[in-house]
Amino acid sequence: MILRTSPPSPFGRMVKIAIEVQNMADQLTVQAADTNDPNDNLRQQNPLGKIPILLVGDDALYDTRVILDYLDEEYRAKHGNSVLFPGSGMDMFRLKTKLARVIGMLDAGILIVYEGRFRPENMRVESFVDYQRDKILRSMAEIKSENPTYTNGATPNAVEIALACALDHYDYRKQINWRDHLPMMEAWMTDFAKSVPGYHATLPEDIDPAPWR
Ligand SMILES: N[C@@H](CCC(=O)N[C@@H](CS)C(=O)NCC(=O)O)C(=O)O
Repeated sequence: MILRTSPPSPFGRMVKIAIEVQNMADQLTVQAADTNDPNDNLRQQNPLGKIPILLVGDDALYDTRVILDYLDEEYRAKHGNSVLFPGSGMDMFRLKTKLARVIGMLDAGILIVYEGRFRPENMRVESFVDYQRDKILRSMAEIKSENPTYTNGATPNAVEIALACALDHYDYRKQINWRDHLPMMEAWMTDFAKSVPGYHATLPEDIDPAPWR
């Protein structure tokens, strides 16, 4: 399997951690991708021009959720159980909905970054940024009401992997100070970081320090 991604991508990071957690790192090659380079063949692999992409034989799989589903299927076929999406029936679909929530929070965060990156300063639309940030805030309010604690040791599920990558991404790109909205997640991050394989190795190189990093 070849993963097309770039080191700062929180989505690519989710896939890398999922692969570590499933003990499949020996089957993976990471190949750098540059979404801004029109000559990068990632645009042939995914016409949307987005990363991550997982190349499996002749197939190019995207987006992140499809890739995580694929990895989960591989794991289930070999081990008969699941780490990323444990449970079945409605429980599993509830988990997948929570994953959609975190991925949506990240999509909103990325759009905030792009508003600053791609628009000339005098054309930036603050109401658009607020619209995106409100999605993150409403999701954080829901997560807070769930009172999360991290108890899965070295085997986080896909939602937990996504949440750790999202909070680190907000520290990296600084769209929002999540500590103001999810103060309990500092302890959560500490518990996650100390036991999940691949957490430290996949951090963006120049992210600010934090007690758990
Ligand atoms: N929801 C998508 C988001 C992927 C995404 O936005 N990736 C960013 C990099 S972190 C990207 O490829 N951006 C380039 C673009 O939007 O053209 C997923 O889950 O894979």
